[in-house]
Amino acid sequence: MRKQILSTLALVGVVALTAAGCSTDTADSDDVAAPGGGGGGGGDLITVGFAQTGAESGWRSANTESMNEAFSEENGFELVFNSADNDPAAQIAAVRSFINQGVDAIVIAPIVEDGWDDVLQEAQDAEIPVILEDRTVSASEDLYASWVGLDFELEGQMAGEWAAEQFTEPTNMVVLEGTTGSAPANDRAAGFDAAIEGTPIEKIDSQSGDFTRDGGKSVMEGFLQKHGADGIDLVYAHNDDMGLGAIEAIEAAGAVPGEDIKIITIDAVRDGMQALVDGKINYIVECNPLLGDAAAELVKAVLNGEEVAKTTIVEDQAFDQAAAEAALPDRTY
Ligand code: GZL
Repeated sequence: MRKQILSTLALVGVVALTAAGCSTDTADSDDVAAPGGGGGGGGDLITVGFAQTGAESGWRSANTESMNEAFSEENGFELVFNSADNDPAAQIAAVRSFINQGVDAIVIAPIVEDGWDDVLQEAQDAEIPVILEDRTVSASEDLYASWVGLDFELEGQMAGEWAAEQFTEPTNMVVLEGTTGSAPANDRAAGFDAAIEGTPIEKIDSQSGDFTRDGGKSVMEGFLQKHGADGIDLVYAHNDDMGLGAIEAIEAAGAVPGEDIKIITIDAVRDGMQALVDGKINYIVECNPLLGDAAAELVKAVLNGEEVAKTTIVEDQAFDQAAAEAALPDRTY
């Protein structure tokens, strides 16, 4: 399977260069419309059905904004947007609706990994290419044209390696898991668990907070009720929003987040980075949500019959408090 690794700058560079090429398409009335659409103003717009997970987190809002900006009319697209409110059945129904509408291409941020084979086969039978952005699926890669996303297992590994360095004494850890069955929840757990193998960090509890702030808060309240604040040394939250919810629960229980109970999260959205600067979170691994331009370039390339990489992984970085202080002023999400 062909794979492409893009750093954030490289990703922007690749897309900027390509986009510049696409934006000159509008100048020449002799442009031939791309199959399935104009691809840039000269012909008709490319109609794209986008099945988003929902609006569960700050990360998701940034991802949706990135997709809306990239799939704009001035970029040659008509975007048909569906937000599935974190309901996998509703998301599959939305994709079926896109197929029935006869869109030119479909982009999906799949809520969960499983259950996609049938509807992806239906899209393929209808000759509508599918691009996955953000999360991926367990279905055969033959059923989608390309996936642009993140290495969730590496994100978990980076978080676990920091924990292994920091916690050399017996440590009681609770985990706030992402949406059950989602690729980031599965892979961030696997990467972290492998990295702490053989360390004195013991996972005493683990439960899904569904990537939401409220979910993280209520699950953490349960953990505090069950184990007591003194019985928990570390929280590993699969995203910033659940970590921010845990901070509320820890403070309500009279303990000090980042000191009495350390917190590691993933995403590096603005609110999470601010909590890191404030010392309430101790370490954050980034997960870049700005995938819209790359997804738009993949749609145009696939509709133009070009060969594309099956997988494009956007590289992530990690932040301790000092790095967050330096980076926060320039963060765009
Ligand atoms: C990861 C993305 C996850 C984020 C969460 O790429 O799918 O979903 O980590 C978001 O914040 O809800």
